[in-house]
Amino acid sequence: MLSRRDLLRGATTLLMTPASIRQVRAEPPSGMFELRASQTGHRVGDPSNAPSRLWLYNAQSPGPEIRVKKGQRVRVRFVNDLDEPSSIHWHGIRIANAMDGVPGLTQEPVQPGEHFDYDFVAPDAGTYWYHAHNHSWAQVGRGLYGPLIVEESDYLSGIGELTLVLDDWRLDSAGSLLTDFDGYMREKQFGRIGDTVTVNSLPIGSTARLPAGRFHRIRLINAANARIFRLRLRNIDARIVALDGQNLDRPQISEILVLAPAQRVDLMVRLRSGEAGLIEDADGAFTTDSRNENRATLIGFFGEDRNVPGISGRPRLQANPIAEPALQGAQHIPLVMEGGSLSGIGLAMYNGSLLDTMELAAARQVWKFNGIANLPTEPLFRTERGSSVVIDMHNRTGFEHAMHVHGHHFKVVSSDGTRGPWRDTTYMPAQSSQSIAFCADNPGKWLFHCHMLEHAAGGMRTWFEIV
Ligand SMILES: [Cu+2]
Repeated sequence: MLSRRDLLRGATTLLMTPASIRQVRAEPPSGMFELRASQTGHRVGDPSNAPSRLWLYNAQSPGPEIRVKKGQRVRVRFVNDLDEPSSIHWHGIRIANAMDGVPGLTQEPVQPGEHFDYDFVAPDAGTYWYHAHNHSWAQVGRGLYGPLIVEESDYLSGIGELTLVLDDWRLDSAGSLLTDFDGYMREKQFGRIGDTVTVNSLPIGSTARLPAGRFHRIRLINAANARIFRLRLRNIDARIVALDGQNLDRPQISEILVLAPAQRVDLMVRLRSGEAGLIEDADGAFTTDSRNENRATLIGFFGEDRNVPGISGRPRLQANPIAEPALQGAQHIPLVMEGGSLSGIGLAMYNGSLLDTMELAAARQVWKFNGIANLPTEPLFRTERGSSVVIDMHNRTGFEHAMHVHGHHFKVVSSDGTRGPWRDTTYMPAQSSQSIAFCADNPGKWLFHCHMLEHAAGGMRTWFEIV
């Protein structure tokens, strides 16, 4: 067993409690919660770092945690105090289309000085997040995101809660954010990987003291533009209880957690008194980053004797009611993903014209879906409400991707009909194929894209329509 000294040795210890990110309850139905985006001076990671010019909601990094009950109405006034248009996407919520926050598809972008009122019902309990959806690679990259937690209606008050938002940042030698988001073509291919990993904007290696003997639901959210977090649990009695917001029918035990961009993993954790455990970097990716100073611990946990009431039995979480897709007779949609520096994009349609590699490069397009770079005028498919759809994705690139469907959760299905858990974002290894199935039961125009935000900007976006 790790001793507390082992756990804390070599790390800048910063006590992290559930209060380290402010939890704000949006009070429906009468209350309108305000999210105001503005440029804000904020120190990222180590407190000795020079202030960064972040773009934040309500001057907080991450943005305020919005908590509502399942089935409640959420009303948020988004005020744009930035110098450029923006919008908010409510990631993973099976939302009414007009509230999905995608400029050019579901709403007009909100201009500087203007506001937009989001008003929707959160149908499913779980861990979600909100983020900017215009110029996303820069706006999310500069900090425009926050957690959205939908509590079970019969929520057990005896469970502790800790939301951990993971991100990475590229800092200069003084520790201030480099804002060259539009600078490099290279990033459209590789994605912007930061050199400094943070948890709730604090340095990695921090420790959370949790009351011993009490179950805690730890909600991990990957808010990074392009980094895939591969994490290992050490010395923690933890079960995976939810993925991408959806509670699992059966909790899973796994030492390794993989969070592609935008994915969430919920753990149920209980520590004994004096017990120390941690979540560490599983593949050495943090330690290759100069600014992380060989710290491999994402976050440590320490079980502390505190007289906090808990529940005795292992909590059981109810699954949300999502319509199962029917695989027999489902409409199959092929999606061929190509591009990137290893194989090249070749010729592609872009904004209605067939362009060659050089012309595409000038337009900063390096990826294509079915021969089309970025949003086509016609949808990938159009289908009737209630039909079952299988998208057969073929990643013919030398890169990993994280494919996200708006407005729906889906299951990865294998050729023998085996179905994975509900997800809204799926990790795809390089040169791999994967089929996802869902019931198209939410009418409207929905984006379908890679959530490596530079990949999306560089061509990996399409859309579909449910009529
Ligand atoms: Cu991608």
